[in-house]
Amino acid sequence: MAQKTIDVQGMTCAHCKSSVEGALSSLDGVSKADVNLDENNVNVEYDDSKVTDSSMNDAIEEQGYDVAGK
Ligand SMILES: [Cu+2]
Repeated sequence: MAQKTIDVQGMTCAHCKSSVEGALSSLDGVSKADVNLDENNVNVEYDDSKVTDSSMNDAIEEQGYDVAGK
């Protein structure tokens, strides 16, 4: 199981938090997604044989947020 923190721009409220967490959690291989609104990031636990960095970035951007520093 791998873990990483993705910096995300544009998340402001509980709705943003649940949108990003839901999008990531719906990916096959993601076991946990936890947004920290104060730090503008999301911590993800995932199986790196099933899910790629770019598929996680895409899932976040499809919700309307920007992935920083990718
Ligand atoms: Cu919001």
